Amino acid sequence: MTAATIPGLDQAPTTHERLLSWVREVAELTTPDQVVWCDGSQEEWQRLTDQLVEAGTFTRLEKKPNSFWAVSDPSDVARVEGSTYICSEKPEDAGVTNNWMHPVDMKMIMRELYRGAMRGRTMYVVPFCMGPVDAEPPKLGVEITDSEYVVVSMHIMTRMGSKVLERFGADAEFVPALHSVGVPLEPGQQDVAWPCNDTKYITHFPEERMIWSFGSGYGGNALLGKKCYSLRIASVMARDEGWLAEHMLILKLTSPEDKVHYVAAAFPSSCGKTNLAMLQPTIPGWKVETLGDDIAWMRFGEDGRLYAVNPEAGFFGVAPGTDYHTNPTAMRTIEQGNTLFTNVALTDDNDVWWEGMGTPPAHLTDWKQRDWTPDSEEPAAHPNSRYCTPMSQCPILAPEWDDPKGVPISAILFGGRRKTTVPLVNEAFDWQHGVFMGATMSSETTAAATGQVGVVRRDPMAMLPFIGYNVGDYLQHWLHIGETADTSKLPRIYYVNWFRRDESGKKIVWPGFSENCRVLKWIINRIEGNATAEDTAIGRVPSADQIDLSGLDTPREDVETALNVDVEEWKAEIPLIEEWFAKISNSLPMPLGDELNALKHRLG
Ligand code: SAT
Ligand code: MN
Repeated sequence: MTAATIPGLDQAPTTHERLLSWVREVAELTTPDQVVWCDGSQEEWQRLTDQLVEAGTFTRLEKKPNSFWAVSDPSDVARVEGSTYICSEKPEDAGVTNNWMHPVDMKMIMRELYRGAMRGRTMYVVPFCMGPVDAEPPKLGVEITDSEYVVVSMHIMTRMGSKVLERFGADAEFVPALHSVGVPLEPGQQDVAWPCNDTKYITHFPEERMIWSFGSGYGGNALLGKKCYSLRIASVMARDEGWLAEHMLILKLTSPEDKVHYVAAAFPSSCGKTNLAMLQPTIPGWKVETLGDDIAWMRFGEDGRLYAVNPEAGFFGVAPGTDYHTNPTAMRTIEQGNTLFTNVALTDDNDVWWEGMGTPPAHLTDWKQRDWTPDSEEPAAHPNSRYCTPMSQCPILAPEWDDPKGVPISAILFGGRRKTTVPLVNEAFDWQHGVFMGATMSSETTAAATGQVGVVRRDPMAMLPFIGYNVGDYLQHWLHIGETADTSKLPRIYYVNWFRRDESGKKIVWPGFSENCRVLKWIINRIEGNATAEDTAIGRVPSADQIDLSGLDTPREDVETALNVDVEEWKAEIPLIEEWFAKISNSLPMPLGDELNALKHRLG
């Protein structure tokens, strides 16, 4: 079939030349049965979800309106960092923390993979916008995909469809993002419920601001507006244009005196960003509202402060561990319906269940579609199983969440998952020291990426898998932001760790979850000049009596353990930081080496 005869190709609701020629070029290469231009309508959602039910990909849930259960191929459950590439012209522009291949070589490989890859399928053209549609300029993208699952997920996670296409006009810039599950169908061949290919590539062409993804249907690999655009490509845009694209939640905190502060916080995947973003304070008079749970774009406003916008429109949250105790807000968001669940367990009455929801029912269908009982050895839900739900349903959504101006950030938190060494909270001496904290932060790995879980790795600003260029240049960019700004207006930087354990290594000493509001309160009081801290070798750390512990039943010794700065533990950390810096030595900015020397000196 020639491109001219592919049904739908010529029904483009746009005159945008570059978009039209790109869509035609992809259709010629991938040879789908038809092309559909997505409008983002309710009718489109209805049609595609019906089709997914029909295909066996979705099971309609009985207890939550307009909601669906899906299970993936057992091999396609997480981001594939080993197959994720930054294809800059020069390898040094990707740096040692990224896989690199020359764009020409990568395109040669991928063109062969894409050739005929959409045969027997529909090619969807999804115009989307990351961040508010009325931003000037809007951050536009178009995802071409052959996956209905991806289209309906994009309905939730992004602003998309006709209202976005209007903003393309005749020549607006956009990021082309091509996705195929990589499973062409022969005539008459029955599709599987979750098509995917053993060969996977998640590739980025930063100079061209372009994304090509092949072989996976999983969120972070396939919903290309998310990590691929809003972090890897946007971090390159941000470097060039003087802003920051970060792996951060955004929350609004109102004190009993009605003072408002906005906080952005970076944690690696599956370390509690969503829980913190939706926290329900346990101390009277404090209020938290949510603006985002995963990504923050931060730019300087006219007043010299850093303003954050969340580019997304939905939450793609880790299900296990989420329940009415740990995150009632997330539960109240998803119970309203309009939610996709992937790789959780299904109850006999067609509701969802996952570990952490309390006593399991006597029988479930697990994420591998096997019968499951409480005696089963494996968890019923995959540890990286997800809910995908509209932000607009969040009962504590801050009204300004869609404001193109963004919200002024008072504090930036960096956090990891560490059993030892890192205290509950630690304030940076200044911006440069804060960048050092971010640059050296570390975390035990989680199920959000394939590979071993629980291994300590350095994860600068929780961006290790998401920096679209050389990590050293990225850290330099952070330092540069501090050099160009009015320092009195910059957010203060804090390093937090909710996961520290006692000496036995068994018990997590800080209760975490909602009780983290006590740490936020101390941070806000610091910013307001109403709390003290002690200067330690690693930063400014409160003693237990500087944290509001009223009504908390955690033993005081545990809080002290959580806050303890153990010089010997930190001395043992130094070689690990040195090893990390040695790895990036060619591009490590000098001031960070100076910070390391200063830390060594302070430790004695
Ligand atoms: O799949 S995602 O990359 O979107 C989730 C995550 O790992 O943070
Ligand atoms: Mn994330």
